[in-house]
Amino acid sequence: MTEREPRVVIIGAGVAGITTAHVLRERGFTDITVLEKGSDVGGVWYWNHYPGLRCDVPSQIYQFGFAPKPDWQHAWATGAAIQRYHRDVVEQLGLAELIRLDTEVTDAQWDEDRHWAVTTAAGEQLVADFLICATGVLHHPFIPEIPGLADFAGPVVHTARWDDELVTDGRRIAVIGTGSTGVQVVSALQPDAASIDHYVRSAQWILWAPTSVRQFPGVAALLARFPKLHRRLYRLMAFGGSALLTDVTTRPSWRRRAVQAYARACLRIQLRNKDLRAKLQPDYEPLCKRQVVSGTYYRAIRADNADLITEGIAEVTPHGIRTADGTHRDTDVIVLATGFHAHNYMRPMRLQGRDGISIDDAWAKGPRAYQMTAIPGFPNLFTVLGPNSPTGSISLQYTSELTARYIAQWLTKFRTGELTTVEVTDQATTRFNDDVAIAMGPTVWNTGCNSWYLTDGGNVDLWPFDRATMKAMLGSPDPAAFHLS
Ligand code: N01
Repeated sequence: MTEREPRVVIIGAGVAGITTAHVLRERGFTDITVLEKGSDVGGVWYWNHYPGLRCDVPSQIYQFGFAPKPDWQHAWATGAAIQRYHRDVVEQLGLAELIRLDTEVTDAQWDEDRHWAVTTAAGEQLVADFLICATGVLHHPFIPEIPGLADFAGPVVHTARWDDELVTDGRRIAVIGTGSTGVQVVSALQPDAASIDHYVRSAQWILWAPTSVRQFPGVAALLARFPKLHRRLYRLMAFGGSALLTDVTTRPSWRRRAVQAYARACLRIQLRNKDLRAKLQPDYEPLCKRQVVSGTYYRAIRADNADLITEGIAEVTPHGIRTADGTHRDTDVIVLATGFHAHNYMRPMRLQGRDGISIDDAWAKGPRAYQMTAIPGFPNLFTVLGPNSPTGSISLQYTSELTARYIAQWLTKFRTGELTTVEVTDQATTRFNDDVAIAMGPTVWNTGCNSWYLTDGGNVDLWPFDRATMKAMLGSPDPAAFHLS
């Protein structure tokens, strides 16, 4: 049988896109194009460069399994270091030639010839046999609708679109939002601000960790000298970390209670002032929202130039912010640390599958996929880090790699002529989502808090299973779950 080479278009050159390009090339696929709308690779690490950005996962875990880096400067790397790492990996693995930067996909349509017709913002058309959406989760900034915000006289900046020219030293700064980002940006801006007002609508549990500590001296040299040891250590730490997080988040146990007790102790020990502590005391269980980790926030918010404001925001005026109790606070700069539209995935790209169905219609009741990667009605399309990805428990680099290997198996079947199209069935997708819903029951994410993990329909958009289950599910495709032609 003659082989035919699948034409593959990958959208996005962040963690998921880089991993997929690498895995597919390693499997011998040669017609791969990665389209990236940013001017550099790195995805979320390219778009985010706000002051204080740091990964809250230790660097020796937050890396690609196929590209371990011995010489991280810090135990928890800065955003800039992680962005550089992504660029270096792309260069070192020779992936740069596959990637087209500054190329935004606006439309993709499954056509009568059983191809994907992909259109870019510049009007260029590409044809692909397979379309892989590696478009990320935390990508589209959420801008709240606050009366008067558009008329504010000074700069308003969202953390995910930070303006590097923005002067904050000596200014009166207002930061809105207290997720991982708000906590990091307040900690970073407070020391040099004239004043900083932190507007907190729902307090967060904040786990203390020495996030600015350097990697121990000698570790880099040791890991570089013994790459096998480094790989083993990586697997041990990444898999151990995933096992621990999965365990404490997915079912109640004394281990979950121990972590929660630590979160409560962090608040009690670091905030002696009872009024401030009461304001920062969340009214839900620790770990319910995406856990915030910081070694500096409580110190920053206790500073003389810092104010914690839990009163709701009534309006923004040209020169400040008025809260519901009528108090007006003058401010020079407003920082929106208000998070993302976390369930957009590839949207607002216009995606049209079989019989003209749009992704917006297919997902009218919320994002829905089979095993994070296949969507009924969308043949020859896969997502990497799609709906139900384990953003709250398992390494995303590892998950991307497993998913890419899974997709590679379908591409191999295309190459050998076993199939031309592959589309997951609606029944298999419903079964998978039913299993997810049942498994979500005892998770900590389901204990009554509002977080970006929840879709508009109230479903928890996470992975409630362990790593072994994920590995088994993505080990080899189940043909019974797909329409093949
Ligand atoms: O966003 P969030 P984030 N008025 O959605 C508030 C990852 N990350 O950018 O909770 C007032 O968590 C909102 O309040 P409430 C990490 O996975 C990782 O901080 O809705 N407040 C909330 O406090 C993280 O979980 C790193 O009541 C308003 C905040 O804005 C994810 O990114 C670093 C409001 C949004 O918090 C997202 O974190 C940074 C309004 N109108 C981020 N609207 C690492 O270190 C919204 N809020 C790896």
